[in-house]
Amino acid sequence: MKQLFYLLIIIQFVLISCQSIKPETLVPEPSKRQLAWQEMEFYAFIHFNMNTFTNKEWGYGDESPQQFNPLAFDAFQWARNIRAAGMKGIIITAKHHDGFCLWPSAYTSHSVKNSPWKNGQGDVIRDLSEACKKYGLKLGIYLSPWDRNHPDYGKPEYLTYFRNQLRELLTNYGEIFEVWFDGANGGSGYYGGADEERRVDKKTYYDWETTVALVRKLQPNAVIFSDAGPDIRWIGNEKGYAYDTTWSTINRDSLYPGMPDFDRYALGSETGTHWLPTESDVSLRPGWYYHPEEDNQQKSVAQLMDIYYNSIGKNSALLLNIPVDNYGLINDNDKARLLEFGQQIRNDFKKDLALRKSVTASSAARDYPATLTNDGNSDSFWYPAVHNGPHTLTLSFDKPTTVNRFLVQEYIKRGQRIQAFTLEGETKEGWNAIAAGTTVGNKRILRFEAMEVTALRFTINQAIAPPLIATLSAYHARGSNIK
Ligand code: FUL
Repeated sequence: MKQLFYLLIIIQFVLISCQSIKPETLVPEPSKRQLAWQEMEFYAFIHFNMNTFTNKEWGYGDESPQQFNPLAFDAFQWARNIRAAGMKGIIITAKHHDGFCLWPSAYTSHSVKNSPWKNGQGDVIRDLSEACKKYGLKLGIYLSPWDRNHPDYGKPEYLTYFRNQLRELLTNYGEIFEVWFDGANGGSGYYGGADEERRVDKKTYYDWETTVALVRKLQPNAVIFSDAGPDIRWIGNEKGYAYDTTWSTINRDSLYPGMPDFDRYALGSETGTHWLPTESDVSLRPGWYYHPEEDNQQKSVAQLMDIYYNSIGKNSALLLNIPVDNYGLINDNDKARLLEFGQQIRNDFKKDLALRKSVTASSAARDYPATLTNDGNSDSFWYPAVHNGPHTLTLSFDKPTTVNRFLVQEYIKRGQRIQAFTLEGETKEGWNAIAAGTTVGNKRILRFEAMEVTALRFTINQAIAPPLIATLSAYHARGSNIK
């Protein structure tokens, strides 16, 4: 009788622990292409095109290809410096709103082939794809849906032209990691000499479904960006700042690129039906394009670090624009600032003080112990045995340790789950509150005044499903201790 009793207890124990072994799918999860993109985090935008030579932000479409002539053009110089700053890729404005093409498109005369640059034999996209290859960077394409040069813009024929161009760009230049569709479109323009106002219905005109299918066919691994995705969405401002609450999930079907009230959706939604993470874009200078009068107006390292913590540190990616100059080079002042910024990022995260330190959890499912959060592998994770929170993870240091950064990552392969958290530090006086917040997602980095702690306690107070933590780390950043 007694043996049977023990046997039943053992069976019950096995059943309970088996139940918690598989973190079940409860929330939207990223696709393979989105996951590959999530790992990039930090990459460059390059605005370089006709506006670089006319000193404008938006060209009208009546410019002459003769105006495009970057005398010292060197895509290798761009890639070398971008790589040195720690970025993982470059998205280039292959065609901006004015319609000029940086590659010799077969479908228009409004391109580099009719410019004096390299006697019309040049191809910016080809050179850049080679430079990216050499420096281990991925290449992305910005192709403006609005075209103020093309006579057919606003008519169905224009879509054939637009897709022909996409086909060229997505076929002839190797692997493309991101295709960037701008939401700004429709208005006055040259339009092949018509010189008029052309408004389009942003919801229906572009027939995005067909264009998305074409991108999928030609570059199945590329993510597609627009205000509304389908793979990545705009953060909703051009300051490079995500929000304290940033969900990678959203109800995608209620969005379309260029929608006027996009702001209302900027935070995403915990009940979102689709995985649609955010990208934060911002320029190193005030303008997106190069203007000589802005040669000394780069953002400071402190401002850039603030952007870093407010984008990458708040569950977003950082797309930092560098306006290449009219010689075809990254200007010296921009180059210097980029390299300083890259160095400061490396300094802030030089040493993970939490790596392989003792860590315990309020509960842990079999095979998912707390030690998987600070093993240096963000592909393994902790998962609680008891599904209802609050959950705590406590990192203990062998000796009092000064920290001012705390980094946490959810295991986003299984979605984003955390809704509310707190961080506390144990000092000589006992436990002290450090921070409280809402979302975590791919990465949340907390900045606080340097403090000497013997332990850090991360509490998940609320989650839409049992949380999965891939990484916990702590740093002592010097020289950029802005909160
Ligand atoms: C905006 C465009 O209108 C700007 O010129 C710039 O390209 C920026 C990144 O996106 O919508």
